[in-house]
Amino acid sequence: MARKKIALVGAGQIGGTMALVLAQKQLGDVVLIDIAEGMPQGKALDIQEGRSVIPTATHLSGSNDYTALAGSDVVIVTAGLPRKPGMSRDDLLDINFGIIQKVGLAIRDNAPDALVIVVTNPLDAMVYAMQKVTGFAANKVVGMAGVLDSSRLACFIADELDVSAEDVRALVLGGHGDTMVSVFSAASVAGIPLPEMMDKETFDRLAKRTAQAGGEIVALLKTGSAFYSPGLSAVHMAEAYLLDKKSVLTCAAQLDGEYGVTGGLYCGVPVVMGANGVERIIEVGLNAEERAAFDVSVEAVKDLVSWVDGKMAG
Ligand code: TXD
Repeated sequence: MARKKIALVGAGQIGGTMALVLAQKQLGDVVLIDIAEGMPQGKALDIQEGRSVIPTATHLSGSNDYTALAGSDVVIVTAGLPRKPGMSRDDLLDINFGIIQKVGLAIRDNAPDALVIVVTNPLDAMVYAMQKVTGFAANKVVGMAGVLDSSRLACFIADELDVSAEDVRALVLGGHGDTMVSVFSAASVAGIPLPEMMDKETFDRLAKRTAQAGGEIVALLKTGSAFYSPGLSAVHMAEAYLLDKKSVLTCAAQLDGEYGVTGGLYCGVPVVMGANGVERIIEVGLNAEERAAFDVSVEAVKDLVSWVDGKMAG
């Protein structure tokens, strides 16, 4: 049986990180695709030359041509500009939408059977646009944000309680932006409900840091945004699909009535990720405060999506 093929459209900071992690995990052969001449080829060759050390049988290649997408089982899209200090994720909307349109048509024409994982910001709008442009079934187009945001919150909780991050589970729903919703009642430490170990005031402080975590790193790096944990998060999603793990992951998925949201909007919710992509959406119970915050977050996504609809209608 041939190895799977994973295409990374965008071979920048996150793309390069994913290529290395994918080679270490041996989930399939990797092709890096970018418009920067030579860059995807150089990053692929660099990791190729480390194969005997990793060790791995994964084959990596790089291309500046979208036809290299052919036959991909998974396509992870990071093509687009990252934020600079002072920029919001929404400030990237116009330029990254244009990129997603180009990339989406290339995926439609070259990799019709792939699961598409979108990473490019503003995430919820870009994954919505990707599904529209490709015309792929909604279960095969998903956005990466909630895995990262939930991991960030889990790690902040672990540090606060001085416990291993491996034992902390957290849930962050809604749009990938300032309005994201950290769910206190859904967090746990080795199965122990977090409210038994932490007061709400402390949790709210960590939730606020989670919502601002991306900006915190942008301010520190000054020349780009987070890339290691985003790259790891996207690979985590691809692994669940490729190995049919039925993992429960928070992803930007298309809602069609779930959580009371209709109209094909994409938003961060818990899903079951397996060989059919987004196989199920899980509706988690929210208290009045959490529900109200989720509704605010959905409205923020709706504003971005209506911009996309306008551009596509235009
Ligand atoms: O949780 C999340 N979803 C976010 C997403 C977490 C962190 C970063 N987030 C966003 O991912 C970020 O705001 C950007 O929109 C993307 C990619 O971030 P990255 O840090 O990897 O940006 P880079 O290093 O600039 O890489 C982007 C690459 C770069 O090499 C460009 O040449 C390439 O995208 N690019 C293209 N590739 C292919 N096709 C086209 N049209 C194209 N345009 C640019």
